[in-house]
Amino acid sequence: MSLYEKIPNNVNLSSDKRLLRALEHWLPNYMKWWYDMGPAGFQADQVYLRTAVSVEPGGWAHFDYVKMPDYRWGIFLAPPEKDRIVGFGDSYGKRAWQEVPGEFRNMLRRIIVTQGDTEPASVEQQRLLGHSAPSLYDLRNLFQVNVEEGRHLWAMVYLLHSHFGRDGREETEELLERRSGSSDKPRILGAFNEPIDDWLSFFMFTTFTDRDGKYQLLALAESGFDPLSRTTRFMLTEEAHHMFVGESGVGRVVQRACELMRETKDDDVRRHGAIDLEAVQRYINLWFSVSLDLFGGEISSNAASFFSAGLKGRYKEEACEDHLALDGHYRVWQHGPEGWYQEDVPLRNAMNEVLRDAYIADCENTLGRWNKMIQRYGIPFELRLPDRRFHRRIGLYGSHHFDPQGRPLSAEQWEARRDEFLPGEKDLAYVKNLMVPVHEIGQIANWISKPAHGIKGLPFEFEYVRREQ
Ligand code: BYC
Ligand code: FE
Ligand code: FE
Repeated sequence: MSLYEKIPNNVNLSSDKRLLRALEHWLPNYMKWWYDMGPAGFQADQVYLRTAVSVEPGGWAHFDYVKMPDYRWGIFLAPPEKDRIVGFGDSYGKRAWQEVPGEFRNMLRRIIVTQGDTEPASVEQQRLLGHSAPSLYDLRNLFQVNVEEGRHLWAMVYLLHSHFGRDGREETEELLERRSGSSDKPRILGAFNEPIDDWLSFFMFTTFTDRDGKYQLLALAESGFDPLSRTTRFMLTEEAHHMFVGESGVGRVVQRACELMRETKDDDVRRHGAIDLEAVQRYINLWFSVSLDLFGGEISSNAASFFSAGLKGRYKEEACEDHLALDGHYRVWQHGPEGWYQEDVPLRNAMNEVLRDAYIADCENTLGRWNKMIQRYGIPFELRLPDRRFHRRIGLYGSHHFDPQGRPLSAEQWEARRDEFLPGEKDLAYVKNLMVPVHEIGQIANWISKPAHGIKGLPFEFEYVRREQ
């Protein structure tokens, strides 16, 4: 383990001079991007951060104060599995690849670039949030997520530099050139161009969009290309915290609303400066639907090719009975002149939908936990996931309109009722208005509850970010 090198790593970087030089050349470009597009302000502050220092399950993380630009963005691969095989697709049972198989080179590069692109995109989307953090604890969590998404970019850049030669190198430059929300050089996937201007959006993003990350990474962790599998397996250990930040963040918003409703005996919590559960529901509708789009179309020849090639598997592929998926079918909706009807498609072409199913089930559990809290306060309100057809832009449902229950709407009906379903101008303005910074130790904004615990056994009243003013 070379932790004290310029680029901490467990891939024996110092023995590969060519790769080391390539990455050392990329490092200043990355830093320039971090200063330009990473968190605005706070770069001179001491932040109590977790840094990955090894891949040992018990002790992989080190907690200490660090200035964000001094964060040790390292390259870590999960330990190799002995005699690993390709676990699915046409090469099922062959030895896993340590080098890129020539015939799959373009496909694999595309998967890695798509994954890599999301990481800096999310940092760009969140760059202004520090200025309105509800507490130092939340400020620290934001920066923790940001530096780790930066490290995830490093993880993909390592694969591009070490396995894709010159075009890989060009891709690593472009990863620093695209910009979230830009009209001429946008990020690749839809949700990563959506603005995240308030903390409720941030918590929704880390709940729903980072969870898409979890499922995409789980599918890539199955890859027959072993370096990709090992990189993504380690990324998943960091991902758990991102989803914790999201789920507990929304949970604390919900809790605050419930608390105030009980305390004031007034159902209109906006009068008391909290976020109403109806608005929380509209934010869920937005972020769940844009995250569903990230799984791609229901019927996808790309997904079939990724699976056949052994590059991108299913969630828990090992638990699947048949790793070839040649005979199976999957039932999807189709739309024809007669309206909607169901059709069986070959399973390999439905892999995006299979992964989306696992994701939706996971999201249901999260909503269940939020609803339990609402019940504990005895408030008759239930948060719900919208139907998977609702507000989609990609795939079969993308060219039609549906309400959150999945009932078809005409374009006029959709327009008329849009603000009933999704955060409208009024919601956004109200929530934005609540976003005032609370940067004093132990203090918290009025619209959100304190967390049940601090970080790493520390109290909430800890100075998670030491401001240098
Ligand atoms: N927006 O065959 P189709 C994360 C394109 S998140 C815009 O249906 P396919 C993270 C598609 O490229 C995880 N365009 O889908 C979370 C294709 O274009 P071409 C990210 C889209 O190819 C939070 C066309 O539509 N990882 O880590 O199966 C913070 C038809 O596509 C979208 C990955 O995504 C969209 N939403 O694509 C930080 C894993 N969806 O070929 C990080 C890598 C589809 O017609 N990516 N298109 O030009 C993949 O495995 C696949 O490319 C996709 C699905 C999952 C994106
Ligand atoms: Fe990530
Ligand atoms: Fe993440």
